[in-house]
Amino acid sequence: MNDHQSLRAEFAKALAAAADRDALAALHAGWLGRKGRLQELFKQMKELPGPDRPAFGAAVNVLKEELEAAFMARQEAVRQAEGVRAVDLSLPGHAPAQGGLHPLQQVLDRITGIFTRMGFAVEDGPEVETEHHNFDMLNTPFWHPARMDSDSLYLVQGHMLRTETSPVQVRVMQEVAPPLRIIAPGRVYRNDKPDASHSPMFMQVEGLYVDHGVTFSDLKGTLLEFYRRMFGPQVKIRFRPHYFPFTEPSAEVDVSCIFCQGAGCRVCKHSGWLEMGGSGMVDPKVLEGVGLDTEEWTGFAFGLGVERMAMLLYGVDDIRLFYENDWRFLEQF
Ligand code: 2NL
Repeated sequence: MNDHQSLRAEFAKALAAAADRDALAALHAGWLGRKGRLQELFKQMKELPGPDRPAFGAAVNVLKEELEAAFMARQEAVRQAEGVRAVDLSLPGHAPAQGGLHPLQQVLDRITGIFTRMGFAVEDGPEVETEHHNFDMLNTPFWHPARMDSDSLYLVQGHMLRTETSPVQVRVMQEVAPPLRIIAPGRVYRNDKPDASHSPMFMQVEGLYVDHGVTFSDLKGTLLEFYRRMFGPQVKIRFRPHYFPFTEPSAEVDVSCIFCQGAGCRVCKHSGWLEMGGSGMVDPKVLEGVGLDTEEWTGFAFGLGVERMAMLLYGVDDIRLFYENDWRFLEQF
């Protein structure tokens, strides 16, 4: 029994020193396992005279249960303490899903950022417009093909979904005296069947500059600077004569292909040029319509498609992808 007292003390000391699961496992094997100290005690029983064995066995059993209880308590304490440190800091965490800006919004932000730094103010206006603002004020007579039902989306009482953001600029010109330097970004609508390059709703940025002595040269310089900032300082631009009801002269604007630098490739169909938008000098009839003296004021205007630019910048070959809101598409931006 004295032996048991010193065994207890020795076990308690070893137990207190066992600070992790490995040390506990070694301690358990050494004391409570099949080849442990307590099994040795049970073996000693056989060397005792028969009548002494039951009392000895009972005492060893009491000791064993006591040590096992102490062991379990210690093991629980060590587990609790280790639990805190058992976090594997090298594992990747659970990243919360993060939202982002729609690719069209990212491109639009870049476009408006460039123009605002060049001194243009951003204006907006209604998407439901009057035919008067959308067409009449822009020198587009009632017989013009753009006004046909097959091209525009008409509502009731002379209203329609705007086909350009030009009416925004008309409204600004009606209210604010020049000099004016504005852009009008926003959604516009056409009666088009969706396909890879058409969407009944798309985004446009129009620009307008009205001041004393504004010339076509100002238009060229402004657009060249814009496209350089958009695509890089190496880009060239060219103007091809065109017709718009609201500008005279009018021109379509091409940018040297941003993929082959003009050498010719699949994207530019080996022409070396990419069509980017339309532009021109504001037709005097439009200026007169908003009450401006055409002897005093001249202006240039331009329009560009946001989707077209986004498709080129991101290598997207179907405009409908921007409007389907498929998460697998959107998460790539
Ligand atoms: C295109 C063509 C253009 C304009 C838009 C405009 C606005 C006013 C007066 C005169 Cl208020 N013109 N806007 C001028 C030329 C072209 O857009 O191809 N857009 C994607």
